[in-house]
Amino acid sequence: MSGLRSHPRFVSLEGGEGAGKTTVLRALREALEADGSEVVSTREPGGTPLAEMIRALLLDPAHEPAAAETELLLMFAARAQHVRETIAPALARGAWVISDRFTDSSYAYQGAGRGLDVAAIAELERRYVGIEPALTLLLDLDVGQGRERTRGRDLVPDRIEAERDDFFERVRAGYLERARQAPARFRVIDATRPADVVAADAVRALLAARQAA
Ligand code: T5A
Repeated sequence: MSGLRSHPRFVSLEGGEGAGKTTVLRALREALEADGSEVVSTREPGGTPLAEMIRALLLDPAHEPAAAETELLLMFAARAQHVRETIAPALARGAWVISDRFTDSSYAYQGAGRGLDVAAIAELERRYVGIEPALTLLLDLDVGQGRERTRGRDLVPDRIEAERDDFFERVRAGYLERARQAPARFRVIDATRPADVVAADAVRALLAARQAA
């Protein structure tokens, strides 16, 4: 037992850099809104004014390099705020919440990528997050292809984008391991295919999960 509350109207999107989450999120939102549901789409780190300020601190390459532990705690500080101010109120009033990244990102990036203790991450999750999506769509893509897609988009890569490929290989492996450990929650989607095909797959997975709930 994880000790986390799983919410049927809470969905997260995960994947490495350039996996196509933004594109898929739009399709999921439209699919749910088609029958009149309220949908809150949000992102991490971020999703509230304070959490967006923490995001800026975390990603701005102009700051001194953050220790891995600092990075982890700031991700969780932003998430604690995000859950309390955005996610929980939206779920309580009956809306769907689709989050571009959630706690699995911390397991993948700070756990697998930076090598921080997974038990410590689980403890932060249990104490300060307390909730998990019922459905997590993992857009899986090889690291080179993801880089190719984001190349030239940002003049200056953010602090995490600037990491080397071996870091992102560990992140990808970390995600796939999370998916293996929680097959009922995860759907792994091959994100190498054209954007409309990936989005259609994601929408199918969401509608199937909604029907089964
Ligand atoms: N982070 C976050 C942590 O380290 N720990 C944590 O706990 C959390 C929550 C967030 C960073 O913070 C880290 C992870 C990240 O490094 P971000 O800017 O939000 O920073 O980074 P990403 O979420 O990775 O955003 P990206 O924009 O890079 O990725 P997306 O959203 O997955 O990709 P998207 O949709 O913008 O697409 C990228 C490009 O590819 C094209 C799009 O048109 C776009 O140009 N594209 C495709 N091209 C071909 N085929 C397809 N199927 C395509 N899909 C999209």
